[in-house]
Amino acid sequence: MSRLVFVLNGPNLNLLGKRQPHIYGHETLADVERDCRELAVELKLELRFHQSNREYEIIDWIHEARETAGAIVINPAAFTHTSVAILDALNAFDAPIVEVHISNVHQREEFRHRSFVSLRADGVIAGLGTQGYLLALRHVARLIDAA
Ligand code: CA2
Repeated sequence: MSRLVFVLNGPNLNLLGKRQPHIYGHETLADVERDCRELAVELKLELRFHQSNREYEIIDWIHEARETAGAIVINPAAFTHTSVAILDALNAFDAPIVEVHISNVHQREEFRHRSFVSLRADGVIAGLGTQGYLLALRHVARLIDAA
C-alpha cells in the first residue's frame, strides 16, 4: 500500500493558534504541520498537508488521494457538520480514513454532534488537541505496515 498520507484541514483552521486558544490551544497550523512532518519521517510516511476554506478544493484533494494515497487524515472543520459532498468524495476513497477534531465536539453545541464524515471514517479522534493528528498518523502507519 502507498505510504503517502493526505492530511486535510477545513475552513478557518488557518486561524489556529491565533484566536480562541481556550478551545483550540496555542499551536498554529504551521506548528501542526511541522510536528506531523517530523513524525512522518519516523514512521516512514510521505505527507501532503493542505488547508482550505473552499469545499471544492478539499474534494479535489480527496480525488487526488484516490489515485495516490494509502490513507487520509482529515479535520473537515465546520464542513464536518454540513458537507454531503465531502462525504461522497470520501466514500469513493478505498483506503483508511481518520477524522480528527481538536476540540471535543460532543461537549459543544448540539450542531457539532453530527458528523457526515463519521459515516465513512474508520476512526474518529476528538478532544485530544493537536495531538490527535499525530495519533491518527501513528494509526494509519500501523495499518499501512500491516497491509
Ligand atoms: O475541533 C475541531 O477540530 C473542529 O473541527 C474545528 C472547527 C469546528 O467548526 C468543528 O466543529 C470542530 C473550527 C475550526 C476553526 O478553527 C479556528 C481556530 C482558531 C480561531 C478560529 C477558528
